Amino acid sequence: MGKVLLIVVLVLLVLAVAQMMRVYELSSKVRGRKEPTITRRENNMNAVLMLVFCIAFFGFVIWQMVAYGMGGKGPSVSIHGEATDWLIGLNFGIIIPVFFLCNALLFYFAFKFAYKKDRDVYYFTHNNKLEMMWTVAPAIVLAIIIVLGLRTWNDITDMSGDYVVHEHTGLVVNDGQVESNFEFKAAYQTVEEAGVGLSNLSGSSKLVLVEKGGEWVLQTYEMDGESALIITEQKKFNSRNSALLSLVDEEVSMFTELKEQKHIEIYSKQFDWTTRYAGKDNALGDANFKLIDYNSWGDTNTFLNPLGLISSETIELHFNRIDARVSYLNEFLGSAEAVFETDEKLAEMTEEMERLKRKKMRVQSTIANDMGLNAMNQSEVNSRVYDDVILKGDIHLVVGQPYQFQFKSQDVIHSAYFPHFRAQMNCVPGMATQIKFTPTMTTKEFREHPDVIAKYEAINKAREKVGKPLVEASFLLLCNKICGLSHSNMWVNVIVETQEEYEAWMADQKTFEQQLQASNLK
Ligand SMILES: [Cu+2]
Repeated sequence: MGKVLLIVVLVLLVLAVAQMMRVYELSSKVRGRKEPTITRRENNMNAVLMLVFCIAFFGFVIWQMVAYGMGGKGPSVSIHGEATDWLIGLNFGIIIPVFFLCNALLFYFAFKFAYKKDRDVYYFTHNNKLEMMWTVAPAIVLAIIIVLGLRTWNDITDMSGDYVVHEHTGLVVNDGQVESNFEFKAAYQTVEEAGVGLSNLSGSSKLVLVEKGGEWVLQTYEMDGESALIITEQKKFNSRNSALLSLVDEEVSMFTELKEQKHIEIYSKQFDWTTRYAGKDNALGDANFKLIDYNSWGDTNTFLNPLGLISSETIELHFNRIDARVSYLNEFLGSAEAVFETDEKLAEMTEEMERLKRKKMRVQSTIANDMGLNAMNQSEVNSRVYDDVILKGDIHLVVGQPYQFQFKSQDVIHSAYFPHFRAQMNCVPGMATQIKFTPTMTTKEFREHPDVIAKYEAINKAREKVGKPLVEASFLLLCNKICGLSHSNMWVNVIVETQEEYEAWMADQKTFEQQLQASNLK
């Protein structure tokens, strides 16, 4: 209400000023007064003021850049984030000099060509050379920016290649954990392709660390002539860290790592995020929106299927719920009680019953039949989904692990924004969008970064002043599309940790199969 009043007052104020100006104009006309003449002194003063404004404006811009930093996002914590930051740096490198040059010329010309009585204006209509220059120069610059940008974008969204090669250098032991710098080298579609690629990687370490069924294996890859790939196993370890510790012991300073990209689904709806980890088989189970179940008919079985995951049990449960509702409606419509309901209500109930029957037939023809074609197919579909882990709240990721994210939305367009990883992707109803990135820094390391410490000290100082609780630096997933009233609540922490920490956390989480079992559905 207060805001509306303020707007009304402002509008009335503008109208009043406009009316007063009009009255002044009319009264000047009546009194026969001419337009006031502008003196030479006034003209010169305005010319000088143009220069003064330009200098003050530049000073203000430079002060802001120094005081607030360039971009202010802090260090990038993903491999692709570095490429994105480089692109932003390139853009600023072009824009900032052009900004200063153009504005300096603009204000200088306003100063130099201020009105003088004895100066004639030179009038020219057209100059092909000039037109050419200011068309071609920006076109070339834009083409460079777009081509480089598209290359990076294609790289970020390219989902082919499930196996990624990282080259690690500078191994150091910190608190018993081995830390290293690593660089993305290549992605391959299959392990075999990766093997050939690894044996051909020139100048890199031929020592390759691979995770195989919960073990970490050090291998070497060699091509025997053109076709045969010889993989020699060197050593096996129970954990990644112990493999790395042995490398440090042997004073190896560089090794190559072959990693499978892990699949994660981020499911958005108004107003929260649900994360689905692909589980041990690293394959996300199938889903269909028709099976989404919120238990809206209030039956006593509390199992919910908010992502519409497909398994023998969820299909059966869905049919049971439909059958129960249909038989309830059917019974009611045929009972003596129905006489007391209005015609409208009875028509509504009949319509609901028919709709549910049609829905069941659709689910049968699109999902259940596919599942039931043969037992093998059914067990495959089941095994894909059983080991998935579905969780709300904080997202846990492993440092150095490449991830492929799949995004879905149940209602409107949301946008999954990971500012620290420099990653963002729209979540669009009716389709799955994808993006990939590899975290390069743990949350703990991030909190110890000098830029981050300085930034959070400043934030907490400001929060303390207004009596707000202090905050700790953390990676975030935010919604970056205004998707409704509680849009700003749509965020979760992203916790990046070591392989060991992640495994310890994951061990406490329930798989989809365990959830089914807990609800006595399996
Ligand atoms: Cu949203």
